[in-house]
Formats: sequence, structure tokens, C-alpha cells
Amino acid sequence: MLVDGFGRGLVAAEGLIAHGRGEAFDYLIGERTTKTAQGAIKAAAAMLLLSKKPVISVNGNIAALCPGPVVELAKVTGAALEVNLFYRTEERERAIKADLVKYGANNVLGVGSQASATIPELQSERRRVDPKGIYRADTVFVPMEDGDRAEALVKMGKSVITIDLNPLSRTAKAAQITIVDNVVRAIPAMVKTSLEIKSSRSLKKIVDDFDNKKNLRESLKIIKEAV
Ligand code: PTJ
Repeated sequence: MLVDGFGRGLVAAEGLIAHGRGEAFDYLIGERTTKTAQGAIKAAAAMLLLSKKPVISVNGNIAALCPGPVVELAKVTGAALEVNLFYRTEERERAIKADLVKYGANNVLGVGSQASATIPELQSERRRVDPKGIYRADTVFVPMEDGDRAEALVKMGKSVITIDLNPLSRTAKAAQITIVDNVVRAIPAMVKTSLEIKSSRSLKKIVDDFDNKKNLRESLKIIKEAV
């Protein structure tokens, strides 16, 4: 899927390397959604459902691996979709937007001059965000993220949810909720869980009871016990 996405102009060459980094950890967790990850998925779904202005940030790898589930998740949780690239080119932004639209997205933010706001203290191209999207969001879901931006978004006072197979990454540590799982399993699971808990009265309790440090410690323990 990544190679195909690269051929279609969605994925950066660096995205292929990033995927290999993730796969190494996926082997260590047994290429399955662990119970620990399931807990994080539930907390993430609850947080998105509770948020007033949630935004899902889409990069090249996500566009190649799970365009359908990401569009579905936006619909189920009422989140906006924003293209935000580390290795930014307008051509790739447009190709990703067109693909998301093909999968049923109504509105895709962050493309070209739409990304006119800036995340403070961030040097990478990822600092450019949409004033109607990530800039004013209360919760930002950033699957497969670089550490700098996750930290900067937390500093801006936003709630940050991520998916990262590496529980030791800076992003994994900076986010309030880290799902240590492969995006191809975790995003469809988030859609299913969101539908299941949508009308629950205990969404806030689910979020309040979640402890990301404990979640990361448990994820590391799973890896340690596998080797
Ligand atoms: O499309 P762009 O320009 O925005 O670039 C996207 C990439 C992913 C190339 C860019 O953000 C990048 O270089 O990311 P990093 O710093 O490699 O971080 C990606 C993190 O995601 C790493 O910690 C990987 O272990 C992890 N990862 C890789 N593949 C998966 C994954 N986590 C979950 N599921 C995966 N399939």
C-alpha cells in the first residue's frame, strides 16, 4: 500500500523508511491490537466524541494506508480532516485531498494557501496549519507524527491523541493519549468503538481514568516479554 501510494504521489520517499521503523515494533507486539492498545483506543474515541472542535491530521502514510477509515472516523466523531505534511509539497497535498474526497470526505482543510496560520516555535513545514482547523482545534488527532509538532500542540493547550508503534518516541510521550498499534488496525477499531460508545454517559470518566504513562509502561512490558 505504501509503495502504491508512493507511485500515486501520496507518500514521501521518507514515508517508506518511517513505515519500516514502525513495522519493527509491530513484530515486537505480535502484529495484533493488544488489550492495552484497546484501552487507549476507547479513551481516544471518547476524547474525540467529547471535543467541540476535533481535527484529524492526515499525512502521506495515513492517506496511503487507511483513507476510508480516516474519513469514516471524521464522520462518526464530527471531526474535521486536515492535510498536514512534514515534507510539504502542494502537489502532494492536492493528491491526498483528492483521494480523501474520493473516499467520501466533504471538506478537507489545510491545502495550499488555506494553511495560513502558524504553530509557534516550530521550524518544520508542519508549522503551517489551517486557521479553521488545527489552529483553533481543542483536540488534534495526529497519527504517525514527529515529536516536535506533538510537543508544540500540547504547549498550545490542545489535547493530542496519537498512534505510534514506538512507545518510546517523543510523540508517544508528549501526547495525552498514545495508541501503540498499527494505524491499519487502530483506525478501523476507533471507528467501531466510537459507534459503540457514542451515546454513553461515561465518556468523561473514560477519558479521566486513562493514564498515558501507565499505558506506555504496559506497552513496553508487552515488548519486553515478547523477546
Ligand atoms: O507525509 P509526510 O510528509 O507528513 O511524512 C510522514 C512521515 C511519517 C514520513 C513523517 O511524519 C515522519 O518521518 O515520521 P517519523 O518521525 O518517522 O515518525 C513516525 C512514527 O510512526 C515512528 O515512531 C514510527 O515508528 C511510527 N510508525 C510507522 N509506521 C506506523 C507507525 N505507527 C503506527 N502504524 C504504522 N503503520
